[in-house]
Amino acid sequence: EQYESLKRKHAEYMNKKDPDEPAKSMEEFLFWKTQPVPSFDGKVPNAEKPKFGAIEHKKVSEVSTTPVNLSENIDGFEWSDLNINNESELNEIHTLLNENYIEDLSSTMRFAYSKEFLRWAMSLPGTDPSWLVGIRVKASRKLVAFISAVPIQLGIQNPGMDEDKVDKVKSVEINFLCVHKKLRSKRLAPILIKEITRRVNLTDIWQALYTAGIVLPRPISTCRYTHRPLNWSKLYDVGFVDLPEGIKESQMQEKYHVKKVTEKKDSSLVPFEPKYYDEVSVLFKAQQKRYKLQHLINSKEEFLHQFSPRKDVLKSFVYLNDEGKVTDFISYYILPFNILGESEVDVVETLKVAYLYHYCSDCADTLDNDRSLTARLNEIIQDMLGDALYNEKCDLFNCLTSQDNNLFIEKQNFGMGSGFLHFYLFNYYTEKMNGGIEKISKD
Ligand code: MYA
Repeated sequence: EQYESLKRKHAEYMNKKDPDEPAKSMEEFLFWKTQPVPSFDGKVPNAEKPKFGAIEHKKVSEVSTTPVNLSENIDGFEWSDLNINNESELNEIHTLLNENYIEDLSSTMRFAYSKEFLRWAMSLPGTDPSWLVGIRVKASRKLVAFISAVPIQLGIQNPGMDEDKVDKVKSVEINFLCVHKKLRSKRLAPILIKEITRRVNLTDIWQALYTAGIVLPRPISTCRYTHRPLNWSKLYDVGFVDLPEGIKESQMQEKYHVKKVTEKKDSSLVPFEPKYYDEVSVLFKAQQKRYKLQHLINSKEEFLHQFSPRKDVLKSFVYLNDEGKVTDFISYYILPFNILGESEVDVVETLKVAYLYHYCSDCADTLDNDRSLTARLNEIIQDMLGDALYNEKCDLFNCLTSQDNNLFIEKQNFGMGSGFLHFYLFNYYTEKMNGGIEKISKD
């Protein structure tokens, strides 16, 4: 019932029937209907019955070595490779994204990535220098569009597979697709996507993972954003949360009170360091086995890049028991958003937002262990709320309904947001996976 009412509420908000409902028919997706992705009825191009795995098979020798023609769509623009470790190019990407990247539906809030965050997200070991792709105005050299890829190895559990087996798929993750506001609706996005596909294919990689707030053909999973106010008064002042009728502000502040991180009797909470890698990576692999879409981390270098603490970007911790053994690992990243004023360029206020990232626990190795995993997750999430508020001065803590998050979302006072995040695979067919939204109704 609760799930149904949430779905209805969101549908009213979006003026649609269902969060999974596309805005148009498959035929109208003029670009996406030409790509190796399933249509909404689950059919794939050129096959009677879809088989799990790659949709189309090509060889590197068949991939064009010349960039996609830009001038067919717009004149006076050129391709440009960007280097995230070059300070001035990082500044250009930062400016483009901070002025043109993802906003909420009413254009009152926009993500405000820090430069350190962007550098972290786009310098994963193994990232090919050709995978940060920009479009510039030829005359002024102004950067007006961008797309990026980083390597990722996925483990996908297709129906019928043994529970401990996955299809290991060498892939990229596509992110930061952005077109300057003044150049929207000129079909630059499909050009950027075709060009990054070409560049990635040239390195013999044929699959990609990506997420979007909009429905495209076709999500493998849909998760919902949930929000846990930390600084309720500030969120109320900027209009992010409402005061329910008949309730006093002080009651809301009390409801969202966060406990300070306290010393524990039988364990200690310490920042993650490389010396814990061996133990954490074992727990991480076991935790991932609980999921149908797994993030397989193959090297220490990659793990340390993803999970070592970085000031103002990423916090990560381990819990050690009496004997100094790692029992849990948890991480969150910090991604502020700007509240925009009338003109869209003035920033009225910045909210500091923590997003739950990966975690793993030594009680996650079997599926029957939900009860103890529930208790453990509730404890460690509470500590993260405390750390985010008191040590990082965050205003809000966000998480998706993915992973095992439904084990703590309600208990820790996370409220359902209006946004959904859809997950997609490029050139890979598998069945739809539960993004955790359904689980809310059962709790
Ligand atoms: S998701 C974040 C996306 N960025 C934003 O939301 C920032 C603000 N918005 C913008 O900058 C623009 O509105 C964008 C569209 C750039 C989004 N993903 O150029 P157009 C399709 C995929 O005229 P514009 C992220 O970064 C749309 O359905 N496709 O439109 C992951 C239409 O196609 P069709 C999208 O508004 C990105 C066509 O583009 C998206 O000027 C993953 C219209 O093009 C979207 N978010 O620009 C990309 N939005 O005719 C896919 C619109 O079919 C990667 N469209 O309806 C695929 C894997 C590639 C690598 C493969 C390697 C093997």
